[in-house]
Amino acid sequence: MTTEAVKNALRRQEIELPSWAFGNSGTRFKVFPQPGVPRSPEEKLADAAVVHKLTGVAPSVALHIPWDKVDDYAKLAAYAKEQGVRLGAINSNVFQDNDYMLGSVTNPDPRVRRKATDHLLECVDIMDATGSRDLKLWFSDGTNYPGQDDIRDRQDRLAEALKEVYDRLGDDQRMLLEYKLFEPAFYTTDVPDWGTSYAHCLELGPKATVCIDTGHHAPGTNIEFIVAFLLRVGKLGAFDFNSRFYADDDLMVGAADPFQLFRIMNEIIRADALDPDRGIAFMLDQCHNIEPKIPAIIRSVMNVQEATAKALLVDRDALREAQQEGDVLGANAALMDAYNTDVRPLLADLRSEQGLDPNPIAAYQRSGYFEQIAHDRADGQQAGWGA
Ligand code: PSV
Ligand code: MN
Ligand code: MN
Repeated sequence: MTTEAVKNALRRQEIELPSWAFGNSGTRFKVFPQPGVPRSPEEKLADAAVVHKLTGVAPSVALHIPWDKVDDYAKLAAYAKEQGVRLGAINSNVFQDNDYMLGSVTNPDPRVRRKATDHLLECVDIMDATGSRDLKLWFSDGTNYPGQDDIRDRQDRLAEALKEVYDRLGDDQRMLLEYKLFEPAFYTTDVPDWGTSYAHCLELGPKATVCIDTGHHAPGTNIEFIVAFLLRVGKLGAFDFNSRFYADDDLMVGAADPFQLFRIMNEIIRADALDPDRGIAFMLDQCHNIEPKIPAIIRSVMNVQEATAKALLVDRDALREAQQEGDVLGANAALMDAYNTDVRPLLADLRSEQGLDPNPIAAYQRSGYFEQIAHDRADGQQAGWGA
C-alpha cells in the first residue's frame, strides 16, 4: 500500500471512547481521586470532545447506563453534537444491584430475570433517543460453587432474555454480546468465551454479533485467531480494547503487548474491515487508576493508530506469495518488517495535514484544559465507576 493509501485509511479510522474512562476508578483496595474529574455525563462528553479535537479519530462516546443516567437522552445527544462528538454504544449494567447476587438474566428467580431484562429493554429505548446503533451486553452472571445452579438452565434463561431484547431492536440497531472468562463469578460464567457468545448470536440472527474485550481471555489466548474466525463468518461486531498483564486489568490498550494489538489489527486489514462502513466498532474499555485520564486516553488512541498504521504497511502481495510458496521465514519477515517500522513520523505528518498538532499529548498539556477543569470542577461529587 502506498503511503497515501495508508494515510487515507487512517483518515477514516474511528475509535470510540468510554465515558467511564474519564471518571475516578481504582481497585477494590482503593480509588485515588484525581482533580478535574467530570461530575456529570455532560462533563465526560466535554472531556471526550477534547480527545477528539486533538486526535481527530475519536468522534463517538459510549455510555454506561445507569452510570450516565440523565432525564433527557435526546438532549444529551444534542449536547454531544455541540461538543463535536456523538453518542455511541449503550452499555447495559446488570451487575451492580443487590438483586443480582445470583445472576441477572440467568437468575433462578423469575422476578430478578424480569427486572434485568427490563433494564436491557430500557437501554434500547435510550438508543432510540440517542440514535445509538449498538447495545453492548456484558453479564457478570455465573456461579461460584459446583452444584450451585443448573448450568444448562442458565443457558436457557440467557437465550430467552436475549431473544426478547433482540426482538425489540430496530432495523438499524445491533446487539453486541461480550464474553469474559471469569470474575466476578469464579466457578462458571454464563458467557465465558467467544464460542458461547457466537452460538447465542448465531441463534439470535444477523443483528447479534460478538464483542471481543481484549482483557477477557486466559493468558496466552490467541486473540487474533478469534478475530480472524469471527470476521470470516461475519459475526465480529466490536472490540473493547484495553491491556492486561494478569486478569481484567483494564490498562491502556497497546501498553502491555503492542505486538498483539498489531496482530489483531493485521487481521482487520486482511479482512478489509477497518472502514467504519464495515460495521466493526473499535471501542476502548479502560480505567485510568493512577495516570492522568485525558492524556492516557489520548495515548491509547495513538497506540491503536500506530498498530493500525503498521498493519496497513504489511506488504500483502509479498506476504501472500511467501505463504503460497511455503516460505515460512519470508512470510514471517513480511509481517515483522511492517511491525518494526516506526510509524510515528507518518502519523505526525498525517496530523499536520489534518490541521492537528503532530503531538496530541504535548498539545493537551499546553492547552490549559487540565488546569481549567481542576479549577472549575473542584466542587461537587466527582463521577466514578458507578457514579
Ligand atoms: C466487564 O469487565 C467490562 O469489560 C464490561 O464491558 C463492562 O461493561 C465494563 O467492563 C465496565 O467497565
Ligand atoms: Mn468490556
Ligand atoms: Mn472488563
